[in-house]
Parts: sequence; structure tokens; C-alpha cells
Amino acid sequence: MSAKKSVSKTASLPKKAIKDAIVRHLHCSLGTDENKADNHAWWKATCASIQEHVLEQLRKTQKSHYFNDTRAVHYFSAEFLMGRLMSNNLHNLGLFEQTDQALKELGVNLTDIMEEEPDMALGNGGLGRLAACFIDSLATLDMPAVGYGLHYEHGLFRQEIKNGEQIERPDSWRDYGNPWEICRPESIQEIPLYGYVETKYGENGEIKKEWHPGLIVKGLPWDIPVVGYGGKTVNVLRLWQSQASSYFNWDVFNAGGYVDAQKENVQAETISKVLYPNDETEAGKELRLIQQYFFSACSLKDIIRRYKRAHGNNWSRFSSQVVIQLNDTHPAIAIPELMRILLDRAELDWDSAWQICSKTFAYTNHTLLPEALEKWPARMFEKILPRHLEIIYEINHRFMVEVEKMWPGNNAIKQKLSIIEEGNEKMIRMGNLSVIGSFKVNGVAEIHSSLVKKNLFPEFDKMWPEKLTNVTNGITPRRWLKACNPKLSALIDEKIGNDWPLHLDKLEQLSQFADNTKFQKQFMKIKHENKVALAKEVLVLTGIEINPKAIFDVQIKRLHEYKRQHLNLLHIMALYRRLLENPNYDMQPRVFIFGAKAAPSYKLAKDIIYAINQVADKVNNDKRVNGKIKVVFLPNYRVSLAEKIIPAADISEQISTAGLEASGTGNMKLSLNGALTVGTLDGANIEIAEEVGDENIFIFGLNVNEVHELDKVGYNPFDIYYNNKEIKAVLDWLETDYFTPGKPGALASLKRSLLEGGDQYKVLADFESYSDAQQKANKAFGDKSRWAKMAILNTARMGKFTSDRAINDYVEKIWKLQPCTVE
Ligand code: 73E
Repeated sequence: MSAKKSVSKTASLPKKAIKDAIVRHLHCSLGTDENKADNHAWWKATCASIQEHVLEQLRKTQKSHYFNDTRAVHYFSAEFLMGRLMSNNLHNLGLFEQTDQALKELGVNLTDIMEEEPDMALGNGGLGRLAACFIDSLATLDMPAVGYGLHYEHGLFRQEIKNGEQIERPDSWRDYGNPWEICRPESIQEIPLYGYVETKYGENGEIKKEWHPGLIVKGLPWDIPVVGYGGKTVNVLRLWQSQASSYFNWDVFNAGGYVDAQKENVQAETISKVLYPNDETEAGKELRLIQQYFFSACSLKDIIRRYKRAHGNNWSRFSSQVVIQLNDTHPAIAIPELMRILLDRAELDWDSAWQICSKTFAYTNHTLLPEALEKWPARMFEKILPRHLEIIYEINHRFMVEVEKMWPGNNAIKQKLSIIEEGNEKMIRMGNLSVIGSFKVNGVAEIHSSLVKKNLFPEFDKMWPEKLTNVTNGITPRRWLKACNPKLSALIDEKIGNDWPLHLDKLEQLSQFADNTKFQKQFMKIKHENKVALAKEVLVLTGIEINPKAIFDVQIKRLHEYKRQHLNLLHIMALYRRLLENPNYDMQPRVFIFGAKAAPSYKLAKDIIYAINQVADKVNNDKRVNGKIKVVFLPNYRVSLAEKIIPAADISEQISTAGLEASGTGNMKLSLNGALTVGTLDGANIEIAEEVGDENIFIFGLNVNEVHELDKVGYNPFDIYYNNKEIKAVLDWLETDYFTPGKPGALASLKRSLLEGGDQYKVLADFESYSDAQQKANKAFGDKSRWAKMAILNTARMGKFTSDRAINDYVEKIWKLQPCTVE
């Protein structure tokens, strides 16, 4: 952890100055006044006044990095799920309280105007949010860092629920402008695509390659300042927008091809139009590969321009100044792109180029799911990036020589490790390319990293025993406790001081109060108030009334079979049945809260959303249930909604099939806010259990080895169906029209996937154990003091999961950076 930080100078800004700045922006930037301004105008004016401080620090940070000529990390990610920035920037600048007061004196409510800000939803889920937490920590720890990604015009779709079904609507986060971003036309890049490669011969007969592109597009950078906690370092997230390259189009235009020129405009501008809504599935679409290349190539050019400003054409220090972290394989095309620049532009020989390249990149793997491991048809590469394909073949050829040395004559291993997958259609394996082209590869939780070594890349681990490593994920406690749960934060400040957001281990000091009745009451009172606030929100969003005294049981994450929202649903149906059979069935009232988006083309995931909503409708309106069960599906789950749900949660559902959730990060956020986990021994749940202790978590289900064993001996879900009456009854229920009046069989696809479909994700195998864990949780909740103690200990023991620790791990194990302080 870095040296102790003081609170920034801005924290002492007088209220009057803040008020004046906001009013000045109302007048001079927005052309309105205090009497006419609506919440949106107040929000914009307030952002503009905050941005003044942000930009001042940004300038100082850039100056300091330039003069110190620091080594910097460049975090390449197709996704940055930033959410809203106002509250975060205010907290990080230390200006939240004063601004709140200043606005109050102007007759404006800060909480209300914060609701005006659209989420920056430039990501699907955990992977994109991780990138956002990481750049927060990098700035907080004064690390020289740039985030690089795509400036999508439309982020992740907005979800509406109509008659129980998910409807996708476009997300238009920039319709009314984004007050945080700065356009940098002075740093535009030009990116070639398509065309052909010409082979030429130099004076000494050496071969030279020249790529004649068929299209050139422009990359226009937008900078989002990233404010570190304490308000000193302000780094940049640079997002590229695609535009038609004007000079190229003029040729077509002058040749009389007005319509063709317009077509090209459209094609160029399509590149950054929309985020692919697939989490953990590889779409294999041409546009996606172009997106990946577009932002990777723009970013590399940007890095090289900056490097050359300091070092001219001398490449010898490149890999000591520049480290590039690949957030999954999405930007892996940057590896052959750097090779192309070094070979064809800088005219380095292969070995020198490879030396530099293979010391520059590091790769984070986020998933073992086969459907998420990216592969591209070689013929698509040939069309879009013909020179890169040649370079990939050469990388592979030289790598195969190494493999031959290690395993002479072993063709099976060669086939497995090759970047090229031979088959009906030749494919480029981006995972293999990433491992071969990087100096470090990391998984995102202990268990995941050990499975990466053991199952995904065992031979690579043999070849390079030092290359594969682990960095367990983390979350920023600034957003995920301080900003989203102000009451709990204030209580913590009162008990242990206010520097825990920078030193999260200090939360451990709360455990001394875990048995203290008064503290328990204070802690649970805040939880209750947060639940009352969420209940109000739920009523507004869904019209459903929920009881804040009930257990708030939360499952919020992307919808995927491996995450097993349907296990949760089957259990809800089982509880409902038990209640119908025995009105005195002993259970604490419970509200089951879901938030989840399904990939638009993922049929079964959408069926699960429909099933949740149909069951909800029935259960919520059944008088016999007597309010003991309520089921709520909150539409359009996103960062800003998570910030409202998490502080109000009692139970955190982390119930993936063991071995399939690489880490999870929602699990950390919920536990940090005092929710108890019901979870499998998967991903970071294992490390959470180690931290909180077995008595403060409800673990159930098969572990990784048991899942593996079960698959080996052959798993037959029908055995469970026929032997467990409750499971049979619940599954059969899905086939009737009980939950879908007049539409029998509307929920049958779920049952089919769990029986005829083979229940790939072991839902039935884990059902009984899950139900037992839920009974234990139910009982524990009945003992108020015991529950309070467990909740407090969860908050107290989450220190490990701050993203500051994760970033420090990256810095030590991989990036080798030095902090660079800013005045
Ligand atoms: O377990 C999570 C992990 O916490 C994992 O599923 C997720 O990454 C999180 C952060 O490490 C993830 N997302 C993707 N792969 N793993 C993914 C794949 C393709 C497209 C978009 C996202």
C-alpha cells in the first residue's frame, strides 16, 4: 500500500466558491438561470464545476508523468463499465459534503440531480466493471496508467420487461452530451483495413512486405478523466470513436461515386456504433474483429507517438517504458499489430521485434467456458487483416520449432498448442496467441488460475513455468461502500476513523464490535433503512410492495445457465409448494430480488427471465402465501441500480456450478455491505469463505473435483428427478399452465434443459444441498443478534478484496511500476 495520503486541497474549498461556480455554469455554459433550471441543467452545471478541478489535476498529472518519463501500464479493454461519475468524482475529490450543502442552499437536492446522469454502460458485466474498478485504483495509487477502449455510441442495451419477457432497447447514453469527456481531435489516428499484401525485394534481395489497405478509417479519441481517491492523480481513459477518413472518401467522391462515398462513411462509423451484448460467448462476427483491431491499433499508435516524443526512433527502451495489459483476448490482435509496426515500419529484424513485443504484453484470462474462448476464421483475417495473418503464421511457425524441441515428434501436442486450429475451417486461436505473445498470463482467482494451469494451458505452463500466475480480482471500496452506502460508511468512520477507503484491511477493527449489542443494533438499523429505501424504489419500478423486515435475498448478475438463476427459481417454487401444502411452514418472510440481462440471442436465458416473472406474478398475488414470499425481477440491471440494491441485501446468491465462475466480483460487493453469501466453492467465493470463516457463510454443493468426478462416472439428472419427489413436482409444475394461464408448456424449455438436455450445469445435483443451506440461512436470520454478528464480520473481513490490493499485486508481479506523485 502506498504511503499515507492526505485529503486533497479541494476538500477545503469554501461552499461559497462551489455555489458560485455552479451558478456561473448555469449562466455561462448552459444559458439558463436558477429559476428556469430543471434537474438536468443543475446536474450539467454541477458536473461542469466539478470538471474544473478534475481538469486542473489532469494537467498536473500529465506534466508530472511527462517530466518523470515514467514506465506506465496501458490497460487495453473492449469494455469499461463506468456507471455514473458524479458521485464518484465528488467523493474522490473530497467535495461531496460541501457540494451537497452548496446545492441545498441553492434549493437543489444532490441525490435528485445525480439521478439525471445516464450510466456509462460500455460493458457487459464483471469483466467491464473490473476494468473500471482497476483504473480507479491505479489513479488512487498514483500509478502512471492509461485505459484504452472503444467509444461505443450505444452501450449495453436497455432492458424492458413486457408481459414477463425481456425486450431490448438501444442505450443512448450520449443523447444529451456527456459532461465528463473531452474530445481530442489533435490525436486522431488512421487505421488501415482490408486490401492485400505486396511482396517486394530490397537492394540486398531481402523480402519486404507492403500492405495496401482497401479502406482507411479515422480513430477520434475521447478522454474521460479518472480521478483517484484524494484527488491528486487524475489519469485518463481514452476511448476511440470511428469516423470516415475524409481524404479517402474524396477520391471516390471526385470520381463521381457520391453514393459509394456515403456507404463508406456508414461503414467506418459503424465500427464504434454498438457494444456486442454477449457476455461469455464469442460472436465470431466480422464487425467484432474490426472493433478489436480498430481500438487496439489506435491505442498502439497513440502509445508509440508518445514514446517517440521522448525517445525518438530508438526502440531499445520501449518494453521498459511500456507495458500493455490485455483484458482477455479481445485486444490480442495488438500483438501481431505491434510486430507489424516493428517489422514493416521500423524495419527491425524478426528477432529484435519479437524481443520487444514479447516483453510488452501481459494477458488476463477471465473464463474457461469453451464458448467464450475466441477463435477467428483464418479466411476472415485474410480479408480484413491480411498482413497480420502472415505474421501470425510466422509467430506460429517459430513457436512450433520450440514445441518440437520440447516434445520431439509429438504431433498431438503441436496440434493442441498451435495458434492455428486445423479442421473444416482453419481458425486462429486468440488464447494461444495471447499466451505465446505475453510475458505473464494471469487468472482472476486462486481456483481459476490453478484451473488455467491444470486444464486450459498445462503444456504452456510446462514450457514457461514462471509465466502463468494469479491475481485475485478486487472492487473499489470508494464506489462500492463509501459512495453507495453513506450511512454505513459514516458509522464505520465513527468507529475506526475515515482512512479505511484507502486501507481496507482496517475494517478488521470492526470485528471487536461484532458482539456488541449496541453496535449490532446500529449496523442493522442502517441495513433496515437501506432496505426501506430499496423497497420504495422497487415499488416505483415494478409496482410490487415488499416488506423491509423480510430477508432481502439478492441475485444480481448476467443471466447465464452456469450462474444458475434457475436453481434459485426452482428453490423458490419448492418453498411455495411447501407453503401451499402446509400454511404453517416455518420460514422467515423473504423477498427474492433478481436483476439480470440475457444476451438477446440466448434463448434459454430469456426463457429463465420469463419464468422468474411468471412465478413472481403468481406467488406475489397468492393470498395463501401470506406475504412470506415475494419475488421481484428488477428491469434494466446496471451499475447505478446495483448501487441501490447492494446496501440493502441480506443474502447474496453466488451459486454457479463449481469451476465455471472464474472469480465473480458481485460476491465481494455484497459481502462488503454486510450480506451473507449462499454460495458454492467456486471462484472468489472460496477466498471469501477463507476470509470470513466457515461460520459466516453458507457454502453448499459439489466442489470442482466432485463436479469433475460426476462427469467422469456419468451424470444422469433423471435419477434425481425420479428419486426426489419435490424436484419432480417442481419440474412437472413447469409443464402445466399454472404459472402461464392459458399457455401450458410455456415454461417447459427449462424442464427439458434439466432432463433431456442433460443438466450440463448440475442444477438438480446441487438442489438438495442448496435447499439445506437456505434452511440454515433462514434459521440464522431468526436469531437477530447472531445474524448481526455474521453481517458485521462479513464487512470487517473484506479487506483483501479492495481493487487497490489487486492493483498492487499486478504492479509487483507483472507491471513493475513506480508510483508518481502529483502536487
Ligand atoms: O467470473 C467473472 C469475473 O469475475 C467472469 O465470468 C467475467 O470476468 C469477471 C472479471 O474477472 C468474464 N466476462 C467474460 N469473460 N469472463 C466475457 C467474455 C466475453 C465477452 C464479454 C465478457
